[in-house]
Amino acid sequence: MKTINRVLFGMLAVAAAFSAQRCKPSGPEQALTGDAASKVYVAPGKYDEFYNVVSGGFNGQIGIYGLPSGRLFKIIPVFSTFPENGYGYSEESKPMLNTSHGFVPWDDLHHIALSTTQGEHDGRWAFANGNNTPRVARIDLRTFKTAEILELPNSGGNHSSPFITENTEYVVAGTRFSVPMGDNTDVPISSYKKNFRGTVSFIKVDTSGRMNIAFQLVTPGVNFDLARAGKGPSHGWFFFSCYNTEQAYTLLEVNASQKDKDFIMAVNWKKAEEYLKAGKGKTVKAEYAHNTLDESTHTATSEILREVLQLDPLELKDIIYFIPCPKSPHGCDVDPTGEYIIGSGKLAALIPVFSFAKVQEAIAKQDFEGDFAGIPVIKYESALYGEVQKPGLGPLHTEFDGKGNAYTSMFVSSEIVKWNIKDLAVIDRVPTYYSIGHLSVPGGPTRKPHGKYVVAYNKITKDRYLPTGPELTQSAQLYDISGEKMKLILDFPTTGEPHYAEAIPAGLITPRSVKIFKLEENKHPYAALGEAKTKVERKGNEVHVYMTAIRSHLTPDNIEGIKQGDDVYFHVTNLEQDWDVPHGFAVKGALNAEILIMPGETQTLKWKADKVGIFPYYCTDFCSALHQEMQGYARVSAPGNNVPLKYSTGKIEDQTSGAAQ
Ligand code: K7E
Ligand code: CUA
Repeated sequence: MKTINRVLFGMLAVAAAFSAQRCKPSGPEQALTGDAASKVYVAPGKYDEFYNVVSGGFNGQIGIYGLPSGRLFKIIPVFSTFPENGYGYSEESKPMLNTSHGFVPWDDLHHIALSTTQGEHDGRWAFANGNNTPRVARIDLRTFKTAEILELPNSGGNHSSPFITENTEYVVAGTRFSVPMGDNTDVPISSYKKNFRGTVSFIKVDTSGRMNIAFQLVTPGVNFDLARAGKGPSHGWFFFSCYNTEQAYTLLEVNASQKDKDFIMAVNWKKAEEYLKAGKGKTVKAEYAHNTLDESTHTATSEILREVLQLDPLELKDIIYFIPCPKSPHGCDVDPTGEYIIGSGKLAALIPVFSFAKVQEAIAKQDFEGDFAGIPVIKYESALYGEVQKPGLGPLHTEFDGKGNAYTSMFVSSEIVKWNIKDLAVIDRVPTYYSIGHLSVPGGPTRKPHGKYVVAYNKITKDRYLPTGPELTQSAQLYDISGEKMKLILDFPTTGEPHYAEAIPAGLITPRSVKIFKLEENKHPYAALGEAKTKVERKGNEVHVYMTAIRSHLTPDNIEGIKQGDDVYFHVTNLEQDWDVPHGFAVKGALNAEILIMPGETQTLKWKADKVGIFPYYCTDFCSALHQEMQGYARVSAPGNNVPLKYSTGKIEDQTSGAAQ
């Protein structure tokens, strides 16, 4: 077995290189003709059938695309600052990126989880993970804005995240790296086995969407990869893939690939809830930020939390079990019926399918082969429903069409493989261009997949598009899965690196989409809810400008009396109450971005008046025929120059007196 593993391991490297090198196969050029073209063609003025919510990977953003057209509609900044709309630059949004380390302007966003009710998409929220500085974000799908970010303590690399339970009771996040925790963090790295532990965090989501860590399970030190909640019969359970059960802490590419099998960790979260209710949780000290956006003030606030509840499955039995899974499993997916659990070992030559019923039986009979770090390990054969033989090389992730078929991405052999869940027979395979990572069927992880398409998110683009220097656009590909055979019907580029995505029927989003923020509901402390309310106030060396924007002027548009060295806060309220009329605001020399203010919203740009002179400011978003007239001047005087603070719009002063004042 060991030799086979070495061979496989070698194959991984060779095949990866091969797939990056190989010539463009014939075939895909015909893709956009006839039938296929009509399937992806969304005529001008017509809407797409699905919103596709796509992670941006290392750009820290989410991209919203239409399916089947592949058209990009919007970038939502989540963990990264975004100068295009001032996210992370405006005073209101800065707190959203606060962490226990301070302001962190970037993260690596891999996975999307759309909220569900009874296991079906409900269109309320999208959740996403920040890998690097462990965080989970909630995006409000009425406004397409990041509404909340919760940092995760005792986590190192929040990659196994976020995954939701059927009714969005919990958003669940596992650590990628195990780390030492508590008061015992300054330890030798070589003491991994003794001191390093994993955590999975169960974040409670209330009806308003607000997140709170309910509890963390402390696990043996391993790496977690992806996970899925049980559904239907397996509701109340969670399944995580784990690798590095070798507990290596150096050169993982070799040292964490030694064993034939790693594990799927099965978590009985209902049981954990019982222990929690019985007061078995331990409160431990922690430090993590919880940031929320208040929609009435249009302002985010950040709070640092100091403790977290932990449950220790070594003491509290029956919470977690390990199921052996070949080999370095990456994806772990549960089929729509909730009975089948698919582990995708990225170095495995087959795909194991586990049966939830058999797992339960094995637990009841204590059909264990031993334990791992004190946690019972169920016998492989006892949990196994069967194996998909010769599926391809490098299985990563599996999604479902709701008709009894599974679709697995094969990184090494660059293909999608369709197989039947009942008889485990391979039905079809199609090449992807190139080296597919995740794949996504609309509704694929839910109880009722919408089917129709599978989208491949590829890791290598190479020759698919016009070259753009050393870095190429990322490549997604859309396949029609309505028939027996999969058919490639579209390539579309994406921004950043798309890892996972979820597509949702447009009808679940559009009726609730917010068009404006109502001015009468604007509770921003610096809002000017009408031009008559505009003013400029000095507080020490801070100058606060209560400004309004409406087609096509800013009020005030003349400000004098600012002194060199002042901190000037432009609080701009967009007085428009019409859909699609944002105004922008920028001022010369600001060490900052612009701000983009939605109708009815107030946003603040901070500007250090560091030089004497006249500083133009203007609206940056082409809002009317007189957009280019939407401008103003700020006058900054030397500290000794006693220019009184004054401001106006439309006031014409007598200039014949001439002398500068
Ligand atoms: Cu790209 Cu989900 Cu981060 Cu698999 S992960 S490929
Ligand atoms: Cu307002 Cu341009």
